[in-house]
Amino acid sequence: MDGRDWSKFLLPYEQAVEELKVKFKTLRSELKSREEYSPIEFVTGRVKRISSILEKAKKLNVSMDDIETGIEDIAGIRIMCQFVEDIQRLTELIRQRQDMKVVYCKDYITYKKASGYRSYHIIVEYPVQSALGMKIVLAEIQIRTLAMNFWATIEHSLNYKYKGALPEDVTRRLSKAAEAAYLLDQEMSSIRDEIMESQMLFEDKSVLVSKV
Ligand code: 0O2
Repeated sequence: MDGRDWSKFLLPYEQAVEELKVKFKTLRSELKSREEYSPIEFVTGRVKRISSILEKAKKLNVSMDDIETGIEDIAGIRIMCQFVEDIQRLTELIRQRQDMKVVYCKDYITYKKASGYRSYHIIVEYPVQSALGMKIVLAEIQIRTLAMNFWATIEHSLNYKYKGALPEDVTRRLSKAAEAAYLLDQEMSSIRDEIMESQMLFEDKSVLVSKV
């Protein structure tokens, strides 16, 4: 422990995560009302665990004084989309916003990680209005399809179980599963218009039923 008051240090990150979750959930419902389709399926968020912050600082050789700038994912938002195409649309919407500033992006979709991990990460500067005034914090927005999320969630828990040292056959199967998730995304994209049309019909029908 470095004598830092972690609970105070994490306050603006907690606030950023809560606010960003609300903002993206609101964006989802607003788009659904206006355009009948939203590239956002669902949104989650978390503040990185202290042990995980310390581990990452050690791995990246970031000193305790530089944590705020050196660790970019203390505040993390995850946005799940139905289709790969939605990721680009959502990225454009984020770039247009006035309440956050895109610093840079990591495209693990075009350039998947060796593990098989695919996702699009956007690092943003987000101003938090605290009792002490305005503070800009970094946040990482991970955007991925449902298939990418399924794979990443499973891989994350296996890595946790095996403490990062996955047995060879598990690694091989995960790699095959990553390929299957990629193919699933491709197949879904190829019938995207049809799926979207049927979802809109379905939603219209449920609105009618709920109004009766
Ligand atoms: P937590 O707190 O458990 O969520 P590196 O980790 O150095 O290889 P880098 O550049 O640090 O890569 O990754 P980045 O862009 O900062 O993103 C880190 C987060 O991305 C991770 O958080 C995961 O949420 C996700 N991620 C990155 N690589 C993988 C991967 O191979 N598999 C899975 N399942 N997720 C990955 P943490 O570190 O897990 O923190």
